[in-house]
Amino acid sequence: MIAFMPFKKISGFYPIIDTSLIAVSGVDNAARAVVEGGAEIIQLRCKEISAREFIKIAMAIKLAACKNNVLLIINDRVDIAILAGADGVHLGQDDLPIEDARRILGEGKIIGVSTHNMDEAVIAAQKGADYISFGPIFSTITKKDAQEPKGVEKLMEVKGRVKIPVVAIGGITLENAAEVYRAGADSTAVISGLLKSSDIKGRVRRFITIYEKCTNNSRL
Ligand code: 3NM
Repeated sequence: MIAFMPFKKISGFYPIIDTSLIAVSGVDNAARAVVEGGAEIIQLRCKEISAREFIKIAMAIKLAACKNNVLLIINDRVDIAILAGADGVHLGQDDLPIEDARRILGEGKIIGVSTHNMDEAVIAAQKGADYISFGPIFSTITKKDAQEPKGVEKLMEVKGRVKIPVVAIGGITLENAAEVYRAGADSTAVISGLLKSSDIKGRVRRFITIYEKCTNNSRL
């Protein structure tokens, strides 16, 4: 029997395209810019649009991402991830339990889970998440119900306990991303620090350069 080939490890810059910050009509261009900037992963996060619109843009992004071997992760919706042929899902604490999402998606898909404290992080790892996000590291206005900022110290503690990749999220900018990597983050997920720029492609490149400088891992 052929052993299951694990997917790429989640690391480096993790852009999130969020339709609360960008019009649905602009998502396609934004995704293309993110891919051209050199990202290896994109998450699509759509909290306030219909399932029909969500699936439509997920499929369009999949096309843009696929050609360049960029992983597509769908926020919350396992059904849309499957229909769009995405590489995985990112689940919140109130979304489908990890075990149920895994039963639907199978072993070949990526499951990421949002965590905000050590217990959530350890449980997500035990239940088979492929990576966790941890945050908010800094204050953020993008997520309306975000918790108090955790800071990089809590991130370091989580990194010391869980073996799966930890994606830091919340208020990450070009100015503080290096500090977050130095604290041990495998990856930094960014929404406003990316989408509020008029040059998304250039912004992606700059975030990637910061990762590379912090890890001595030059790719561009
Ligand atoms: N999740 P920005 S913070 C989507 O703490 C999300 O789990 C968070 O957006 C968490 O980069 C957050 O604009 C918002 O701060 C991140």
